[in-house]
Amino acid sequence: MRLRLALPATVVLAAGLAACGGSGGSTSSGPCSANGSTVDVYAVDGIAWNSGSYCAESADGQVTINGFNNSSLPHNLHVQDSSGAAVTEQFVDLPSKGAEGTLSLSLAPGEYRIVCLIPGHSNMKATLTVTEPGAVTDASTTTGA
Ligand SMILES: [Cu+2]
Repeated sequence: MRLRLALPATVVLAAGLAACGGSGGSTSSGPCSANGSTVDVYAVDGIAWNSGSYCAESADGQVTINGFNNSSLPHNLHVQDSSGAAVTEQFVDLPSKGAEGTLSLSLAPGEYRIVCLIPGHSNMKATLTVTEPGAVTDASTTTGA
């Protein structure tokens, strides 16, 4: 005896958004909702990023990372591959509160790290999962209606 629940699309969408903002900080590899090919990354007080995991869909192989400094310390935002090697010499310098900058990178689908390389800031390690366009939208996609 099963009940079939027809959830409104808005409920499904809200659940998907909540899944990416987890407070665990562990390396969860579950599905996360990408906000297109742009990722917003905030440095926050406590020597931390605002999330432990970020996601992006590549658009023609490109991903845009916006870095913001919402903390009272200097930071920088570097992107590494899953082995810790830099994927580019470019980085976002976030020397003071309110600083921001953008990286546009060619990233193949896969797992990357977003790190701050200032000594003592090794806690600032987040996962960036890059997917192919459309890969994470399955159940909640409403296109073609
Ligand atoms: Cu830092």
